[in-house]
Amino acid sequence: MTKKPDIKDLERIARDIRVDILKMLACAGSGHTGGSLSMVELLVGLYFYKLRCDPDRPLCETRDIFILSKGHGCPALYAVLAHMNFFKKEELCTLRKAGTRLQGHPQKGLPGIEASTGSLGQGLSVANGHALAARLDKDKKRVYCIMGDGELDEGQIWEAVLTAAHYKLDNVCGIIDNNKFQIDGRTEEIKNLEPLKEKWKAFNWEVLEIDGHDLKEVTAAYDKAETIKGKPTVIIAHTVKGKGVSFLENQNKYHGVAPTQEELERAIKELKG
Ligand SMILES: Cc1ncc(C[n+]2csc(CCOP(=O)(O)OP(=O)(O)O)c2C)c(N)n1
Ligand SMILES: [Mg+2]
Repeated sequence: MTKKPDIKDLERIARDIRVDILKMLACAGSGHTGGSLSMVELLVGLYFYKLRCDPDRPLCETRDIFILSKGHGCPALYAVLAHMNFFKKEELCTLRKAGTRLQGHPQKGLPGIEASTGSLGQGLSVANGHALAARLDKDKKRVYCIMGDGELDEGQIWEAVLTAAHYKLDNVCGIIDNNKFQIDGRTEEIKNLEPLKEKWKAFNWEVLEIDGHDLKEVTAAYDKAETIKGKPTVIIAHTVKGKGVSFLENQNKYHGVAPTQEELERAIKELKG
């Protein structure tokens, strides 16, 4: 039987993670704000409820695997890993500084980082590799991979979508942070993805569609994905770029721009109420 998620607790963690993301970015003076904030609940639901991992043994062989394919959103992942005690929270303020383990895009070597990403389009292929290896090893591990909606412009994603379906990789769970924006504007205007659900279905994936900021829906989707056999599952999570701070939401100029000190103070006031 699966345990029940404590939604209030997860919501509190998500708020703390948002504060940490904004502090890190403001301190670095650069980085990707919008796409970090849009996937906070997707990460919190995964790490604090579903993912089997052990910060004291980050390379434990039977662990579940998480790949952040949209690597530019790594401030969110770093904040989550620090809250999980993969490394000390004090290290968060080294984001993007010379010599840091917290590079502007994730690099293996930092505990909890399973793949060096940042060049978009590659993560699902890496996830498939882990999933196939787990099958050969008769290991029950599950493999999760977050992609961006703009990232789906990459042809390699669709090759990996075919591969996972061909090998019936039911231990793979793709998650799309569908925040409707990419680097240069609205995804709909730059390269329309719709009908997205039908595309994944046509490629023989099980498709779950959720509000990606509702932790009840997020955790329920992770539970449901585990029950789907014989094919991979994708969760299309509808999200808001810059979620949680009024003046950042849907403002794509913050795609790759950090908040100023003044904006940080305003944002924290808003988040902490
Ligand atoms: C191969 C590759 N091409 C271009 C980029 C530059 N780039 C960084 S973020 C981004 C937009 C991605 O959009 P999306 O996946 O929707 O990310 P989000 O909205 O979550 O920030 C682009 C094109 C890159 N990192 N990798
Ligand atoms: Mg996007």
